[in-house]
Amino acid sequence: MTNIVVLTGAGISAESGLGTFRDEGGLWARHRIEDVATPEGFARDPELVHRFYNARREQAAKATPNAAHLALAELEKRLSGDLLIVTQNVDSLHEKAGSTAVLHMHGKLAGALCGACDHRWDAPLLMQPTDLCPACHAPATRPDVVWFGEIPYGMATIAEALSKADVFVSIGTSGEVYPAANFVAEADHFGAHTIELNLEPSTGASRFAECRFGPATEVVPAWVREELER
Ligand code: BV8
Repeated sequence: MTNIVVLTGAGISAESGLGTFRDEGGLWARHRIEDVATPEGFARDPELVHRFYNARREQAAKATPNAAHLALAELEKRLSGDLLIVTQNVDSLHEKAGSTAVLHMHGKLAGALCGACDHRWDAPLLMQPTDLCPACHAPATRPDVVWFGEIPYGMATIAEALSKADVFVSIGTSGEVYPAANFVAEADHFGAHTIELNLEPSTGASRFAECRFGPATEVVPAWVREELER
């Protein structure tokens, strides 16, 4: 019986064609974080922020899961123990691959939120500032994503899972964003074996007991095969 927590970042979706944030030419290279991923940026220019997320929503809708997403879905099916995927990603590629225990700590492109009454609904493909909330009819709709300075979703659930984890695996994340970047320390504190699977060493690589480098579509299926054969 092995309980596993997996943290994923933009790197797991890179080979599905979705841009990462901090790689060469990444999303942040084309937009200032302050302008498109903060409440202040949204208040300043909601049209720009909706355009940023509309483009990503359209791209994500067309994307297909890759071998790394599929390997994690297979692991969930066959693992004798609990597997929780905590993803920083707002795409739905884990779900499209068949994973069901997925916690989107930074929200989802597929979700819409009313800034006035907190109502949540399935986001249309394209959103704009004049959209009215289906519940309170205020023109205060936004993507249901967690911006900088906002509290990530599911923190209590994540803390509980980390306290029970035997293995913590971080996949495709630069380890630049908190509180996700601290999960490895929490898992380690509770005695979990910690593994980084990434294209190259992340900022927090030295905090992991084990690191394996390469494209997610190679290193993730290899690790899952080993885990299932243990
Ligand atoms: C919070 C929105 C309080 C949705 C995102 C000073 C010091 C420390 C912390 C802070 C500080 N000042 C402010 C903070 C807090 C701040 C923060 O961490 N800032 C950083 C920049 C310093 N954090 C927050 O504000 C968070 N909220 O702290 O609230 C709180 C906390 C807990 C409890 C109560 C209160 C909110 C953070 C959420 C921000 N929203 N996105 C969206 O638009 O997507 S963050 C954004 O970055 C995305 O969510 C993304 O997931 C996340 C992390 O990026 P990565 O996924 O790691 O992507 P990146 O491009 O960076 O890296 C890709 C990696 O993949 C690379 O390593 C690359 O090598 C690898 N890779 C590439 N290709 C492949 C690959 N790996 C494998 N295979 C490949 N093919």
